[in-house]
Amino acid sequence: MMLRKPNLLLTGTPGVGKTTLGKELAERTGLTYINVGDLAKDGELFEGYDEEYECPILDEDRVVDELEDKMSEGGVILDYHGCDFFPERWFHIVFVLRTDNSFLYDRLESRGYKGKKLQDNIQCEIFQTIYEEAAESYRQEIVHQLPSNTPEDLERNLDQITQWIQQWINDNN
Ligand code: DAT
Repeated sequence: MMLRKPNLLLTGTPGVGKTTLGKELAERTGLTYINVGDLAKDGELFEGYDEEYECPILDEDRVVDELEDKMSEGGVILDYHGCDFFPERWFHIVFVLRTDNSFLYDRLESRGYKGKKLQDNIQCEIFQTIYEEAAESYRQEIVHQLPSNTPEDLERNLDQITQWIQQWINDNN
């Protein structure tokens, strides 16, 4: 018998720390980390380019098809800066990472974002766009916001989520 494992969604504005948290969580728990942006790039799962937001447009249907088998198996940590097009049934828990403006500004600037792209992403965080998207897409009880400003925040998030995963595995096997 295969051990049942939970699926987690890490979402939030670009730069809040999803990749950092997701990769380290995978290291610590043995779950599989999947970055949806990279998956789309590797599989060329795009349907054009958004000139206004300066990013490729995800082919959401093909991304969902591509992920379906893995998600059904369980044990996936999915990372993406959006969340309204994934099937609700995929996730046992959803974390929305949140970062204060000053921190986020510096992170995005050092990533090379500038002008409108930088401003749009800062606004996205101020208006809690992704949190609202998550709250509308998933049951309230499974959606949690996590502060992601400092290395101490990262460490606390790692500890808490690792414990949650262990507890879920104990309860479901
Ligand atoms: P995302 O995947 O959400 O775009 P990331 O993991 O690439 O974000 O992180 C963006 C930058 O911020 C990267 O240089 C690492 C840093 N970072 C992430 N989480 C952090 C935290 N809790 N405290 C300080 N810096 C953090």
